[in-house]
Amino acid sequence: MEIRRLGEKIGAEITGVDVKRLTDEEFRAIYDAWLAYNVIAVRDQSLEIPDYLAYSRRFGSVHPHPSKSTRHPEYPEITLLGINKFRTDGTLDAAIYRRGAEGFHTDGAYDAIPFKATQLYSIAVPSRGGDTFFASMYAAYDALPAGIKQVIEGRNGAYVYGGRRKSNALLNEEDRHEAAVFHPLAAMHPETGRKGLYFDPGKILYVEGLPAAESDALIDELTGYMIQPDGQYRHQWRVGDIVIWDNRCSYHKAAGDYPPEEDRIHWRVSIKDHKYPPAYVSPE
Ligand SMILES: O=C(O)CCC(=O)C(=O)O
Ligand SMILES: [Fe+2]
Repeated sequence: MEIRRLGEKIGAEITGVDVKRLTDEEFRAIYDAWLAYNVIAVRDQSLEIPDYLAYSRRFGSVHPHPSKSTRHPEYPEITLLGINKFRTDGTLDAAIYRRGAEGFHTDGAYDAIPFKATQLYSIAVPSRGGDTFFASMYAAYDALPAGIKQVIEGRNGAYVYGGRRKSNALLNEEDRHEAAVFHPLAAMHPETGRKGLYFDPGKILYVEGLPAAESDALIDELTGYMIQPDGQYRHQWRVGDIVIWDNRCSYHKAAGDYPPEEDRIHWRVSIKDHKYPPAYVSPE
């Protein structure tokens, strides 16, 4: 197994492994690289859904995503990205085509226990475009001026799925009215002990304990610090890639720019810590 660093502070590529046959020691090396580099691309895998679920479950418990309409019909833990892009009348469904492309975000901030990881397995790659951008929350936090660090220390952001713009086209009507949840903005990563700027401008409603105008101004200011030049990695997909990112210390965004008539398909899973088991588990 070879582990090669990709970005200056984030991103690594792993080659020379078959994730269907990993010893505990080999898996530990992948997991440790993931903690160190936040985003890991394992190349050249050939998997069926049960293989993919079994590998994903080594990282934690796999939970169905709240967007029910994009779940795999037989395996609810698998979210299908890039499937049913065109409506029956032939028009492009932007919520599917541009999923994850509206801005840098972290997955699951609307949840009381956000997904620690998101993992994508690449099934089809377009001839151009369709990359995924990543950025480090540690680098964002480190870049904050001392004054902002002070303001956010001990302060929570309030989040809902659709944020201030109520972007919830992928949710069923009955799932659109969840209460806000709260997470610290200056967040200590539970496994690395490092502090990052845990923040999602598309899902945050307000910063707790500030007048509305100050909260909005702080949200704009924090947005400006998310992407640091040395804290980025851009993934160009190949069929057979598995990419896993750490939602506790990285932001990401889909480019959303590929030719819509071409396929760009991923199997996606949302992973929480083993101590939060899902209500339903598909057989492997
Ligand atoms: O399709 C991508 O590149 C990433 C989409 C995204 O934001 C996600 O799957 O959470
Ligand atoms: Fe995402």
